[in-house]
Amino acid sequence: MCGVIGIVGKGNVNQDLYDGLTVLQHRGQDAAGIVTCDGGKLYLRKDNGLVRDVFDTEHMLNLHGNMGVGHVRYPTAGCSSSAEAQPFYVNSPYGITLAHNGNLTNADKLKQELYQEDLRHMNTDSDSEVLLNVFAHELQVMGKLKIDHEDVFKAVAATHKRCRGAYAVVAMITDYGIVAFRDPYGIRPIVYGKRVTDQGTEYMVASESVALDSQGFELIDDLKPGEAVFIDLDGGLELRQCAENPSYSTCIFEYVYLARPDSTIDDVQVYKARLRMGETLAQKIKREWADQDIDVVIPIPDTSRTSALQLANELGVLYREGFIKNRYIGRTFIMPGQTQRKKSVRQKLNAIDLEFRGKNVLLVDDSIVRGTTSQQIIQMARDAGAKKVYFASASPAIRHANVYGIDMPAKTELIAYGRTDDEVAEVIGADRVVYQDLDDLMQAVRKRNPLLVDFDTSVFDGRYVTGDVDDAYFSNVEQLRSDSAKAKRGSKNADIIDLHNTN
Ligand code: PIN
Repeated sequence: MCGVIGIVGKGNVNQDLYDGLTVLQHRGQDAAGIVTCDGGKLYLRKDNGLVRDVFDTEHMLNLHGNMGVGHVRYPTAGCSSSAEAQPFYVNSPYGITLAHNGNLTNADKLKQELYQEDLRHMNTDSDSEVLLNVFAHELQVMGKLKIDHEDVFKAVAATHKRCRGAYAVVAMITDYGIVAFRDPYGIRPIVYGKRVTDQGTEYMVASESVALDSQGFELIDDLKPGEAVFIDLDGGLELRQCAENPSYSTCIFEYVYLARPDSTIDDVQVYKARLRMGETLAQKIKREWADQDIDVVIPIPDTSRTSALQLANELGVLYREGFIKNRYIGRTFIMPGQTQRKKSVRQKLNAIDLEFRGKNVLLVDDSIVRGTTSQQIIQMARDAGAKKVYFASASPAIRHANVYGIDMPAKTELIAYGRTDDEVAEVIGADRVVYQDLDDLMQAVRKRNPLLVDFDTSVFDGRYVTGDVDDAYFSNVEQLRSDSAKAKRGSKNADIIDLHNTN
């Protein structure tokens, strides 16, 4: 999962891009980057790390210009070389920079095509570099020295035809404008908005509306599945549907956990959706567990707070904050002779014993992925004196791999893979586990926007909306994502030559 941003402004955009990226930091903490454009010149700074660590004053002073794009990255296939930090740049045609959130499921095939047919070299393993080169190629074949809006939309339409998977993209064409587009299923979100200043109207596109809010931009709309928006340097904005059969299949995990609660995606407030998730979960408990003996509902901070609160209200049970989170977790230093030790949950969370002692507690989390932290937290609740520990997940059991840009572990490392709910409860040490039903989850989101007929729910039901993921693809995913594979890769990635970073 990543965050993207693009601004066409009336003054320097460096500070707004930086601030916007900070607001999108939850979408990726692995690397950050900005490219700005001043006339015919591009200025780039990108590296591994948090936004606040990647940019210093000197870098910021070097990012000249009224237009720019930015990115925060969360590694999707496990690679974490700084050469794969975005935005990516390609000089021909016109000088294009691109930042992407998502994952292409046909990247290998495209890479081959790009090399053998389009005569383009790829220097990284990133599917974003592939996407950039597909888009660049589709513009290049028009063979024009000067392009117009129509050409840009045609190139987006051609890109949709070649690319499969999930992609929310911002691309900047040097000295011309910024185009943003969303895949035909709308799997990853992207919005655009405006800010009226004395100098004229400025535009921003971003992964989440919260980035617009924080910079004083007013949300205009989400890009619809398959849609593109082009904003030129003169402030002209044009929208175009560029896909043949677009339909909504927004990733439902955005609402569960990925997005900030103060964002609005496809006209649904994430916060409201989470409240409703709590409501539907409570209704399921009432329905299927009539003699429940829960004394107190306790959220596992932070994401689950919203749904836990509403769950408790609906059940008519006390809601208490029983865990306190350390907001200032330090780095792990590996001393000579030591091997990497995983940070224990106890360093991040501490229990307030009085909320647990002698009580039957229902812990609520947004999801159960590997189950390792759930297990430790349940033990903490028991150590704090809880009589019984029940565990509710605001989302259904996760039993399938993600191929659309979320950094989830390999399928076999998911706790619910090949296990029933009761077996999951046993492994994590809970007296009972309650999962949200998938239909309820979809209803919780759809209630505000009936146009959302479908969602990407693949991690829950193994249904991959793009219809192109086969066994061979999965075994590749398994290889890249499994813990053992990640450990084996270690720091080898650093060997890739970073040709793109000039700062
Ligand atoms: C964490 C949100 N959420 C907590 C992420 C843990 C799965 N985990 C997914 C639960 S926060 S585990 O609220 O944003 O801090 O199942 O893999 O152990």
